[in-house]
Amino acid sequence: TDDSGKIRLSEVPKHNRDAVRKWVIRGTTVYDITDFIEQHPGGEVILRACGGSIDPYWKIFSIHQKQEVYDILKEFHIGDIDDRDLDDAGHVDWSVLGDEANNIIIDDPFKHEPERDPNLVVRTEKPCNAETPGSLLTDFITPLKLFFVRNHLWVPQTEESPQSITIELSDGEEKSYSLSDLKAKFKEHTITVTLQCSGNRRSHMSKATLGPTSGLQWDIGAIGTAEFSGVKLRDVLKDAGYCVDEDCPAPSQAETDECDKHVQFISPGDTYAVSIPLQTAVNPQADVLLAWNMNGEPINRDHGGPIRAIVPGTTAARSVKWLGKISIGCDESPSQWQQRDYKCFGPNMKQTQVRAEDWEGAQSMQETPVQSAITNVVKANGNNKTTVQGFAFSGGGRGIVRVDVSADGGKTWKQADLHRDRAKGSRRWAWTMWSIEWPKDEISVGQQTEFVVKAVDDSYNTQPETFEGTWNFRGLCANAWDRKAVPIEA
Ligand code: MTE
Ligand code: MO
Repeated sequence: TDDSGKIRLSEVPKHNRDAVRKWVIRGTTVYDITDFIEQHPGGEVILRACGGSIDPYWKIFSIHQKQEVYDILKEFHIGDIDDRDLDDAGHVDWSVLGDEANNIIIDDPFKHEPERDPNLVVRTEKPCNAETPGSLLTDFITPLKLFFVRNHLWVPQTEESPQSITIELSDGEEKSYSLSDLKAKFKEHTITVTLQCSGNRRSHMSKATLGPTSGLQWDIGAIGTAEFSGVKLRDVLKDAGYCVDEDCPAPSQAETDECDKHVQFISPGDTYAVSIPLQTAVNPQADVLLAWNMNGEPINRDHGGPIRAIVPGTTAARSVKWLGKISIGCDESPSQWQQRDYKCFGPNMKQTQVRAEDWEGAQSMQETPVQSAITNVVKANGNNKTTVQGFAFSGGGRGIVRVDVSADGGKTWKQADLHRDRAKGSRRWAWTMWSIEWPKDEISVGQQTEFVVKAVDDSYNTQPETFEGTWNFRGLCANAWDRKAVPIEA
């Protein structure tokens, strides 16, 4: 940089992924992103762009093209490309660097995405984030092709996905298991689990008076239920040398008590990593699985095959797909997804007010609060009844004990029928489907007859009436009463 804040283009390639200070150009502006790399939600992929322009990458990773991201980048601004290196149109003139730099070929990691059902409602294409239309969430077990997809990055090709799991204990000791090792060595369990994205119903929270929240604007469909088969993580940890029983030798227990607090789940290349409390992982009643089957089929690429973690009753962000490594240690995962995502602040807090120590002090989401939603209102025909249907779910293995439904915006209530099902597991990890039939003459008539639902779990937790009190800028834990206005004629 000279005094004018102008940077010669020839300086930029020197600041590539191998340099101490790493630069990128966006348009004609230069940024030193060295100090940002660790916080980058996509992990180390960002290194590919260092020493050149970020623009061709953002054409592929189009989720970057929003104000929030531009604002982050702004903090790292160090100058602009010297006018002598711009063409007549004012764009960076790469030809000054010679042919080589001119020909950046970017391998589009999204070109191998799996095919998806056209019924899914796509929120972003690359990466694929797509939800089930609420009206199709009527079955207790969600059909595989309709199961919501939440990907932070591209879907790895089958041969890129880890084919075995490596367990690292806190003393650094490692042991690996192939899929056939897991199948041969340990007892197989099948558990019925509802996975709900932390941001499910975020678009509803965004309508609160406090205004929009940031993240994918899901409706009610970032949730689904499947039967997962695999082995209990606990059994594998035990085999790998971690003592999970009461009869652990005293010295090792004393040593480990100090530090063994969290279990980290890591996808290859740190493309995704989070952690759960160790006590959840080793609790035989918590049913944490290393799973390879989903609804009786090998877990497909979109849903994290060949092996994924399943953490029942916990926000789905902890059920790591394409799982390759598990490590036990003192600390939660240092990743962006554990430290900077999936944490709620008070309704007064704006994203810009949150300091590093606030993030550190905030609790990361694990078990999730009680939730319910209306999937369908099937209107009365002639003298028929109107049927209202939906789902209700609570985290932590808490079952649903009651679902209250209103046909007048929440003034008067009736109890829905809770459907019987065949959920498997040590505790209640699955949602409960419900429905209620309303005689025509008991429904208030109007252009906007408002049906409302709220559920109660077995700890008597219930949902807040509105989103005002639990509003948070990331739009997490959106679980206020669900409302659906439908015109009902007299
Ligand atoms: N695991 C990896 N490796 N990469 C991811 O992007 N997304 C997480 C979790 N596991 C994710 C992941 C999030 S936020 C959710 S909600 C669930 O996977 C979604 O699982 P699904 O796509 O099978 O519905
Ligand atoms: Mo999620």
